[in-house]
Amino acid sequence: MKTIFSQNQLKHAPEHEISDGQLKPAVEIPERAEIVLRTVQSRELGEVVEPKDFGERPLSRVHSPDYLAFMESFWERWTAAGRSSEAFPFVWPIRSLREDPAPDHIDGLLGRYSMDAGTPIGPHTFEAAKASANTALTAAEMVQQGEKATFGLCRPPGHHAGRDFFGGYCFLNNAAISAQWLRDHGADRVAILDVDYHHGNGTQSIFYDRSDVLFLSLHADPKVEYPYFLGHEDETGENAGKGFTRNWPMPLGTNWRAYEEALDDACRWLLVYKPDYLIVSLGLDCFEKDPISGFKFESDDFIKLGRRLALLGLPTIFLMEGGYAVDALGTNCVNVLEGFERG
Ligand code: OKP
Ligand code: ZN
Repeated sequence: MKTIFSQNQLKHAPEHEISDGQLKPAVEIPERAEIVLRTVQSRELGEVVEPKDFGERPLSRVHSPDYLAFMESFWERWTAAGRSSEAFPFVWPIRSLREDPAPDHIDGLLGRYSMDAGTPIGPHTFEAAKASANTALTAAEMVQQGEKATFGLCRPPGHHAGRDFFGGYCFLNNAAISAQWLRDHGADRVAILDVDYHHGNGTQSIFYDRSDVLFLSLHADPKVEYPYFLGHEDETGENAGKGFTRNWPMPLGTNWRAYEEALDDACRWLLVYKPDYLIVSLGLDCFEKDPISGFKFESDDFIKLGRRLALLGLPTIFLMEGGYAVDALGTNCVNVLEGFERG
């Protein structure tokens, strides 16, 4: 299986994040991509290729023009306001506050276009996010042109980013951008299976009223885990999208045995839907030693996950999402991909 990756994705290098009431060392760091790349090479998964530049068009098919303009101009405006360290939002237009008119001040705009205070923006964040999206698009295009499966080594991740907001370490929704690109280039139906430990709220919201992109997500119960405000079982889509979103929230402590039942269920939905392409939002944070997560996967369970997905027999695009146990991340990720290839 070919891997797609660009060194430009390493340029987003956050120092800190706000979590547990503290400014802590960031966990979504460049080393994550570096160890996965090294493991892809040492285990000889296949060729590693640079992404192509798809330009702004595929991004604007998913994200709003004002959000993209905000991200594009952010660092210049932030430094013009006299700031030099990485940026965190701290005020949001929650219930009773107005979304319109949009604020002029950069601190107001940060709140307008974000969902949490855990996702810093630095000088090269958007450049890295665009490189990550190009990696996803290239992975999709290669499958569209006949590869059986590809691995987009995306980083920063994408599944929490919505049409007009960043958050959860995500800025551009790589999976959504690829799904939309496939739809715009001949596919009738695309399915996204999100196996990251956290619910893919951004992806779900982007396709919630559509039947042409099926969204299935297995994750920790949002009642007790980030992102807290989406990902419940009763969210199944709206209007034309009714029945084309499915969620499997699971309790903290879930191991492979319990997870596999939910996965089998999700696979049945995939077989009924018969997508032209499957996009896997591949988080590796169900791992027992993940520093921010609460599931109990062992490294070998990731091989089983890959094997189970291979049984579907679908053209498949793997796009990396989360996973923060850096030392084991390469092993766990390549386990999925090798499990898939060896069947
Ligand atoms: C991104 B992805 C833990 C704070 C966690 C945000 C988690 C974002 C996960 N104390 N904050 O889905 O892996
Ligand atoms: Zn995650």
